[in-house]
Amino acid sequence: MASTAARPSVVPEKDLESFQAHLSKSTRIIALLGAGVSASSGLPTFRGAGGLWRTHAAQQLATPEAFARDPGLVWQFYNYRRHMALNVKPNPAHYALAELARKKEGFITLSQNVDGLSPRAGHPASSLKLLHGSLFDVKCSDFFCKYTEVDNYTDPIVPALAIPTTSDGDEIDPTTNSARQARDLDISDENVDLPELDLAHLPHCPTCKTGLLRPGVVWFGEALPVNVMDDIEEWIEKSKTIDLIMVIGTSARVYPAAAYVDQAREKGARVAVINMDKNDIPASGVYKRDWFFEGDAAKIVPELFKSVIGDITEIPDAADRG
Ligand code: BV8
Ligand code: ZN
Repeated sequence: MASTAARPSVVPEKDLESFQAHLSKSTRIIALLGAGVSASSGLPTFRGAGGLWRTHAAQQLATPEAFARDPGLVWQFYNYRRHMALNVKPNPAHYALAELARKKEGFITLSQNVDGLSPRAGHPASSLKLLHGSLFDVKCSDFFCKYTEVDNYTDPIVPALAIPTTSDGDEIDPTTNSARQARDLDISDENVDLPELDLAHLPHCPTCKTGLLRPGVVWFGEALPVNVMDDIEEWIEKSKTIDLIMVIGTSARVYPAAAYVDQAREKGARVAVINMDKNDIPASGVYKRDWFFEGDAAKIVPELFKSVIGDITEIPDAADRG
């Protein structure tokens, strides 16, 4: 039974009051999410580890060119991220956003995250826009083949992509001096050998048979999903004014996602930035009428929404729809 002792607020009282006063009277609200929202769940951000996966810039691997050059390496990158995402849980920020969506009809979440944690936290799909696709969708990479598959949670997606592990007893656990269970090797570390991969062992398209399947994410240089962009355009057009945009756990440096901050501002929105790093503010800045909440989104977001959604810190595991 949760202790009733009031938890110390992680947000300066004055800012919390002015923000909650504005939130409760707001009717048109946007949340723009980035990798920082999933950081407390244990997922590395794009910037984390210097933006490198092994020796490769994550941003370089997330391109059609990289896939054309070395589909095996790109699939090891994405299979690793699928595996990581399947082995973590949504955190209170994901659940708080889902609850706000149930409480506020005019609220929409625009997520740059492909990790599936917002859907797993039960965020209503009608008010959740996945700007950059999902790690758990796949599609044929052949230009003429339209095969797509959603919600593919097979891990590894093909046997050849299984993440190498230590074998039982390989290591002694110094605390118990007993043989340690087999565990995943961290293939994001360049010192860990990656298994050789033969193209034939990569996921192939069940329709055209020849095409390689690729992750259903938006790579740099690729257009965002038209239906998603149209839905957001329509939501913004339908909004005579927009009251608030919350920029949560994102460096807001990737476009067109980052441009929504300015679009909302043009419709009168006040901006609330929630970020661990006080230097990471949207390109168009933060003004007197805005808020900057420095810290962990998983702690701050539930606090900010408490006046509307109540206290949601005690989340039953069953809530995870994974
Ligand atoms: C396109 C899916 C054209 C794949 C991703 C205008 C100006 C400049 C450049 C461009 C422009 N328009 C287009 C471009 C080019 C490019 C772009 O924006 N480049 C950038 C780098 C300058 N954009 C594109 O290529 C887009 N496509 O333009 O196509 C076109 C148009 C029509 C027809 C054909 C073509 C496509 C962009 C989407 C690419 N795909 N993801 C995958 O995931 O593998 S982007 C990917 O990177 C993420 O989705 C996200 O968008 C971005 C990473 O940013 P963040 O999520 O913010 O993560 P980051 O690590 O950077 O920051 C984490 C933040 O969290 C930090 O601020 C940190 O302080 C904070 N934090 C950490 N822990 C916590 C925390 N905060 C709170 N609590 C914590 N615990
Ligand atoms: Zn195909």
